[in-house]
Amino acid sequence: MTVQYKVLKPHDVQAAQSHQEFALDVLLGLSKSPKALSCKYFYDAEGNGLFQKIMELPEYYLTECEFEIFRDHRAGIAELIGSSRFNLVELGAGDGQKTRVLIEHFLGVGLVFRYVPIDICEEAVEELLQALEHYFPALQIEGLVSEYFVGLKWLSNQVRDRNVVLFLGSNIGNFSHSEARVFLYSLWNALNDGDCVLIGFDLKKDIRKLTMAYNDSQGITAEFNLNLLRRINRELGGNFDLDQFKYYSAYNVYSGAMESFLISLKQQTVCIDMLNQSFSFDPWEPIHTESSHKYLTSDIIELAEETGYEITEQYYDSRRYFVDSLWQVRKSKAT
Ligand code: AVJ
Repeated sequence: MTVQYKVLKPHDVQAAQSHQEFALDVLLGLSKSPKALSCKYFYDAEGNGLFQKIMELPEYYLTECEFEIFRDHRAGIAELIGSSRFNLVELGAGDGQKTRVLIEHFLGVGLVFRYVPIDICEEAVEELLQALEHYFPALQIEGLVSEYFVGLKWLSNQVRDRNVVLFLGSNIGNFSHSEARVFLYSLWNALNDGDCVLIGFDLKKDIRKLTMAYNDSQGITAEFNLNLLRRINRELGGNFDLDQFKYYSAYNVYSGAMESFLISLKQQTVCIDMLNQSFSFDPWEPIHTESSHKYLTSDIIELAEETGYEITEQYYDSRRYFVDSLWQVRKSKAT
């Protein structure tokens, strides 16, 4: 008998690791009370496709607002960023559609930079690299498939070039205000004095408008959430019956967030092979899937102050639904 050795390449090792992490997070999340699953697992290839559809929905105003802001203010943004060479690092780049507006302008006015898109979804990064190579053959790009944390590590090793960090589309909204504070301070730690960050915040507004954005008439957002259960079925050998869970999303005035859930429609037990475990659900028992926090301008000012940044400019859309806030890292206090 010959023994067959399977050679693990770094890529496989990473994939196996992230599969393990997913399994562990699902185990922890479904063992909690109330049950919860992390929204970062929305973004497999399927989920990423569904999120692209969400961005095109008439109800999901966030994307068009940020497009409007970039179209109207790209010249101002480019000027404030300044002309010395920099890394343009994007956390949670996704399909990079909005960023393309900025990149095109930056190249047009002769800024010299390397674009570093970072995303948790490998297919998203690959598609983005291909699209950008096609549109901007001269652009230097270095894609990274990873969570935000690894992105910060990458940044802290960049000691020579200036960094401009993009954190767009209200991605920061998935953090609570205190988590956002911790994250932005970690980002500050990874950056150098004078580096810039451009952060997209979705603002507090008419609650009907918010509610509609997360309860679209085509049911795409519901599918996007249910895909998380489908992913558990696919990757961890679960047997979730998707017809027996219903998507629910509502605004919580106290937390200032749209809070989303998948709600069990009956008493049921779900087995997950890879975890060697089953989980029982009561009728109407919720699984928390996502919180999307909304901001006041005063929250943003406070957040920047608390975490070591100076606000350079606030770019609003014409309806004041959304703001892209340009900050500069301050490390040395003038005495
Ligand atoms: C990608 C986190 C900004 O919270 O608005 C869209 C994800 N969830 N519809 C958001 C999402 C439901 C989105 N972010």
